[in-house]
Amino acid sequence: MKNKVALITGITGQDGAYLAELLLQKGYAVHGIKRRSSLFNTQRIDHLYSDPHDTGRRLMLHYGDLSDSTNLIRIMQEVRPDEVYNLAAQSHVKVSFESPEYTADVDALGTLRLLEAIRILGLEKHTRFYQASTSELFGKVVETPQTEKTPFYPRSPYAVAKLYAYWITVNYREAYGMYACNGILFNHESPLRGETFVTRKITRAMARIKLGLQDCLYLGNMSALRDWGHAKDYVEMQWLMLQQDAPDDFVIATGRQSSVRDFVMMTADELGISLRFEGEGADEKGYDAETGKCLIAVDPRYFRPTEVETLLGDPTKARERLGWQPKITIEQMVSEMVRSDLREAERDALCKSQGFAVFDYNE
Ligand code: NDP
Ligand code: GDR
Repeated sequence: MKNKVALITGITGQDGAYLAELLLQKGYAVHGIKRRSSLFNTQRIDHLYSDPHDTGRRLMLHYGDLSDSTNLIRIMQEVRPDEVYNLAAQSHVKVSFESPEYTADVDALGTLRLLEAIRILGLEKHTRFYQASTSELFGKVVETPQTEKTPFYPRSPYAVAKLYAYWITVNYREAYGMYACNGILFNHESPLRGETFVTRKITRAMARIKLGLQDCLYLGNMSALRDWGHAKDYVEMQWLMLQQDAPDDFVIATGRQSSVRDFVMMTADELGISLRFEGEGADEKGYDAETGKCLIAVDPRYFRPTEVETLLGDPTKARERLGWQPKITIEQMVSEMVRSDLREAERDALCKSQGFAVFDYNE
């Protein structure tokens, strides 16, 4: 049987890297779209890469952008994929308040451009389509836990753009009989998580604090509650969704909730730091219980104009219909992220001790 061909948009991101690895393990030929950038931007997938002159290679990268229809049509025509995973997005909620139009263009219209590319090329009965939908659709939640039937109430330009993408995916399924699915994924993290999302920001900064490379970690809303899973578990589900007899939409979550403050505490435990919190809201601070030094403080700069205070998913449908269960607990994930960030911090500490300049961009 011929190997399947997949096209992943956003292959250079966290999920793209884990999904590419999974599909290569399953024998797929994997094509990915990467953006042109002035610096190398493929660090997360470099271990999967093989030289373009290697005739047996199964990972192929194409320059492209979700804002560019003709580019997407050309890539789709060249690749004629069995499966498209649309993971590309301006994925940062806070940044979407600063770049709402760009976020709408890429996250909403980008999805439409891909679906149209499939249709224009007459591939709608051949190519299966996965859309990276999000728990941010639930926003100001109207019921807890959230299921596939919970009404949406988006709270950011990012979430509003993803709402369009969700419905255009449903519409193309119904209008043209396409095999198109939405995975409504709750937050998922890993050592590959971008440094400005809260979990990675915490594990990275606290590892640096432990090694004396940083004094204090500034955060926004520490009371926000999230249902955090591991990206490795979640990409398996993305693949599973495209292997069914009929397309459908699924909530992917762990069913367990923690606050940002809980995540800080778990990270501190892992690093052997004993933390004591005092104060409330913008005045809340976390002190090292042994030295009395302030290690955690709130900076209102990180507050959002409209916040999503609480999210908790109910993954029953995914469990019952697809047999899917997350394998990695939040404690195991925190431990893995801390170990990885400690290694990076140790490398920086070594460079510093040898007289090399070490810069850190804190955001
Ligand atoms: P990342 O931010 O790590 O990756 C986003 C990817 O999209 C990167 O490869 C990025 O490229 C690419 N990208 C951004 N803009 C464009 C563009 N204009 N054209 C082409 N590619 C672009 O996100 P994640 O891997 O965490 O998430 C994957 C998807 O899942 C996203 O759509 C996100 O919104 C969604 N999602 C994520 C969740 C999570 O908790 N991680 C939960 C629910 C949904 P570059 O590397 O060059 O920046
Ligand atoms: P989120 O993730 O907005 O849920 O979107 P993020 O990690 O950015 O924020 C989670 C919660 O933590 C609070 N918070 C902070 N967030 C950041 N980034 N930085 C801080 O300093 C900070 N302090 C507190 C936030 O206010 C928020 O409540 C992620 C993205 O991956 C989306 O693409 C995806 O759709 C959703 O998860 C599900």
